[in-house]
Amino acid sequence: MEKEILNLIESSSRILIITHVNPDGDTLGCASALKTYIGTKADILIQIKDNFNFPNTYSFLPHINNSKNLSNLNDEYDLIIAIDTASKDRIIDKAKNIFEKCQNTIVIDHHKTNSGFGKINYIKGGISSTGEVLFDLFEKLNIEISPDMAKGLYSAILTDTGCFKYESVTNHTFSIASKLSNIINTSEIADLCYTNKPKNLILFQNYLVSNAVFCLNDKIAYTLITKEIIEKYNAKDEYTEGICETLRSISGVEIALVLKETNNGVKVSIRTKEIDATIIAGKFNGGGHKRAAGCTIKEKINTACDILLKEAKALV
Ligand SMILES: [Mn+2]
Repeated sequence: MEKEILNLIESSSRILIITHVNPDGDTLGCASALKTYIGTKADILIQIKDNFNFPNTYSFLPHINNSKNLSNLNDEYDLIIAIDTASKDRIIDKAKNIFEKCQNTIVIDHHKTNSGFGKINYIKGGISSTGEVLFDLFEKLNIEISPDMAKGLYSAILTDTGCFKYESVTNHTFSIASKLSNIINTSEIADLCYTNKPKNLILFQNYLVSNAVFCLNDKIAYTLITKEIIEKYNAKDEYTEGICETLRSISGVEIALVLKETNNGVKVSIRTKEIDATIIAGKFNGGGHKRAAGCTIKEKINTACDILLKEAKALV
């Protein structure tokens, strides 16, 4: 299949690389590496939805600043590659139409739930990151990794593994990181990824952590993100990422909850240690993974908090 992908890339004259909606370091890093490899005949598409801001953190990645967006995209592509995109729903609006009409499509991904929506599906479910999948693909094809490609691949792996912390990290992941460290300065990349955050993001997150409520001997920790607070800090959607994880990281906390007021109900993030987070999310038609799940409750934030806490308390 690797050869088939290479042949398709070589025989196509206009290629679009699609990153998933509201992109993260994995999808952007991979898109950057792939575009660097393919060259001028490839464009990158970045899709932004709702109150999400393009994560400027990643503008150091080669070619990312010259990406297409949903408003200046045309449909002249004969090959589309969706990268780190778990399902077709992660491609929106005009881009979805273009994807569906395109004669050749490739999906490169690592999500276990990806059922394969491309003509060619290069999906390695359970691998740490699409960065790792893409590195292996390049290696199998004997494609030399340039420093610019290594920047993207390393950023993708670093950010999607939570700096090599998650269970999906294997000795193979480390061996790739080791190879990349021969090509680029890894601590420089880590600095670019992690020490370049907007001031408001840190102030907003600190407020939410400082105002967290603890109950049942600290077994449950939760914090409420009201519209008022969002406005006060001019917080973008992505600013809430990581708060639930911070609460979960506190010793003794078994269930961490973040409730966020939106126009479509209260969005809930659930992070747990031993308890199955999907049990709580499932009560409200949500889902996710054992330690990280989410749901939406169509109530006022205080009511949502009460009913959510009732379910959480029943499990500890
Ligand atoms: Mn990913």
